[in-house]
Amino acid sequence: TPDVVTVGEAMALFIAREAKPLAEVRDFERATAGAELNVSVGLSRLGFRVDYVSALGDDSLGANLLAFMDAEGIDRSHVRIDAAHPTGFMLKAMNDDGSDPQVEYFRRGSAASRLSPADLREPDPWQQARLLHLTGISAALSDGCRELVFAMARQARAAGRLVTFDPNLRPRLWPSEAAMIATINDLASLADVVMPGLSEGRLLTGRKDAAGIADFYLGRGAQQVVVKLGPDGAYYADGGNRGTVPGQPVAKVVDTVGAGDGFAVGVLSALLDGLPLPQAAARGNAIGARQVQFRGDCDGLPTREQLADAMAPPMP
Ligand code: KDG
Repeated sequence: TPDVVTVGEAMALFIAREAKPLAEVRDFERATAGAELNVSVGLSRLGFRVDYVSALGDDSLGANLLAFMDAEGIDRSHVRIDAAHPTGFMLKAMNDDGSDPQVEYFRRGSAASRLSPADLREPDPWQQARLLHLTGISAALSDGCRELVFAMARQARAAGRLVTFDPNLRPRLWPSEAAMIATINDLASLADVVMPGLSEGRLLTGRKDAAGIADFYLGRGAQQVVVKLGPDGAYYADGGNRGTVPGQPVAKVVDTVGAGDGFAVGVLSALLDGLPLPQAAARGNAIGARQVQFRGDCDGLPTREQLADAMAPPMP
């Protein structure tokens, strides 16, 4: 049985090798993307068994992603090949100044967007996993995807599994901001651990500060909330305990994309290792800080050895 199950869209990613508007870039590097895929990669590198639920087209982009999953040791027995729909892909610009790069999606009507509750088979061995990780991206892709993630969340909860949730707001994937906020907060209310970024949390809850955002989700049934504060670290709260863990200094931000997924890898892996929430938040910070120093969305996700280095206090 796997330790962790997650569900989402894996995409081919083409990263610009020159700092120009995407329409002018000629030279792209091939990579992989998908928030839940990134989390799967990170947890697998740390030694956890990860079962990734998804769908890919019967095309070269899909074949490349399957080979990537195999190389990363991810169980892809629940990755369905859909010959009638293509694998999604995205383009990412290169920014010299550490600001969020322009990204462009080519994913409407993709194989993964056709996932639905029909992809749940009974009984599925992955329902025995310790943890189910979800993000708001999967819920945005289609009605079927939304129904699938809600069904998985309800089943995992009923089975007493830990459900972790990263809102991962992608406004352009939603029909309206109101629909995005309502659906994401409904999904968050099925989660034990909720991990919004500060600006996401403000938009979702209407509260101004991290403590207010944490109270909002604790009031809706979450056991633990961690609010990502970027370079300022993270705010954590559970029933009794709350506080801030400082951020890790980063000499040069290369690419911000994937930092939140790195943070999730840190928090989830620490909780699976049995560590308390402040240490989980600190590990989230360390992996997020490592990830922004790499160009690919998952290139900075560490092995156990690299994690130990990333957590070590800086040399005096
Ligand atoms: O979290 C990183 C993701 O943004 C990236 O890998 C692509 O899943 C992705 C998305 O939908 O933006």
